[in-house]
Amino acid sequence: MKALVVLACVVLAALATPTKPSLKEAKVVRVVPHTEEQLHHLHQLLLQGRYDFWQEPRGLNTPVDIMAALRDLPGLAATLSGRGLKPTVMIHDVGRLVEQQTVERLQHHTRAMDWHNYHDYNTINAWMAQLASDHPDLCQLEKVGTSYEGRTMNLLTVGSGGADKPGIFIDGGIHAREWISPATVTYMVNELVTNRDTYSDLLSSVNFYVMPSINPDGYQYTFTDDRMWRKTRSDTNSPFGCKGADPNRNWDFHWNEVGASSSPCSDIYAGSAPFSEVEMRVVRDEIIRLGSKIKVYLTFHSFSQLWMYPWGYTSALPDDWQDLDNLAQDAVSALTAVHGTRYEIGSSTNTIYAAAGGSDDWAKGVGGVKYAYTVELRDQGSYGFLLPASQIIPSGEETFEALKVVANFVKNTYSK
Ligand code: 0X9
Ligand code: ZN
Repeated sequence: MKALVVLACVVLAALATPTKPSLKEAKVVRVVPHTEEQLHHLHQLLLQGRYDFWQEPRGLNTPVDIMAALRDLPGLAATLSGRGLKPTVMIHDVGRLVEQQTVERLQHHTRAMDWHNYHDYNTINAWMAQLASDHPDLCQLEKVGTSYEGRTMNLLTVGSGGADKPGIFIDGGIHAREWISPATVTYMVNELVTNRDTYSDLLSSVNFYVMPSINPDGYQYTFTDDRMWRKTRSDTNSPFGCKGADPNRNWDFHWNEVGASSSPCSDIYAGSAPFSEVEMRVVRDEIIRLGSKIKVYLTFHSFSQLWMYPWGYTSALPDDWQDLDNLAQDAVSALTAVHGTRYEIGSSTNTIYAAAGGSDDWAKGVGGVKYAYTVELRDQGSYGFLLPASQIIPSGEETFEALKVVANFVKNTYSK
């Protein structure tokens, strides 16, 4: 009897906790759909929610990257080959790569911030505090909120020209596993502040409002539990114990209309309601508070090397899309000139896929920020979310050139 009770408890516990398939020997495979039928099949596969799509289907002749656990590989291979899709392996053993990178990270671990390594949430926060205390005339750090699990969310303002100057709002890390995003954002802030004399002209004409890691609980979870976590970590009341919402489906503009899911177990779960996620309310409130001072909104993701503008909820373009496209072209030209890294430019629906509830659409559609961009940083799938730390500095260097173009544009267009 006792054994039965124990067994029942084990079974119940197993049912309550969603089993996370092991990353050991998991692979990322790439297929390129060449027919509408193949594309449709990949969309169906995406909807099933069985596999983790590192790059979702975008259109014909554009690669789709799918991660599958070892146990799911035969099934995936069968369904793909049934439609004449020939997979090539991009990453042979995701688990081993994660382990290798963890060992490397711990070997080079210093408590201090640097850009030779990825750093956790506390280290980023401590670095921001230090920067603000080292440069009180240039930087201001404010606590603007608290995450679901209780982590402090800070806004760093960088600028010497006073609060009335036009501003650029920059955030990173909305998706937890996209580690190059907070790393690149902090690199750029560090560059601006530690070489403040070089950029004194820009810094006196433009304010930079920066939140490098706006999904703190999810980000920290990728360091402690699951490197591939994307969402927030809020409770969802899912009977399967699934947690978190996709913070980039949670914004209140055409919320949950397209490219999002109402299932809490999905990686693109829109949340129980618009702005159900406290972290997104915090960022929203800062954008509202700063109001018309913000001329540009930049949100950094990875990966695929894309510089995108609204809309994400429709294939229609905003009336002023040509203005957004022009600035994106200039920014990307400067980016590419540094290391030859190529980026694609376009509206997000037309460049990747329709997905409503994104922060970029809200910034433009509700927040009134004319120039709203989502930037998908390096790479194009060789490492994907597991981009080696040795690419942080090159990514930072090239993205900083793009940011300078944007900042100079703001200065020349809006600064008196
Ligand atoms: O799907 C997303 O949220 C972004 N891509 S990612 O692979 N980093 O997840 C793209 C968002 C583009 N913007 C909107 N759809 N609004
Ligand atoms: Zn993302």
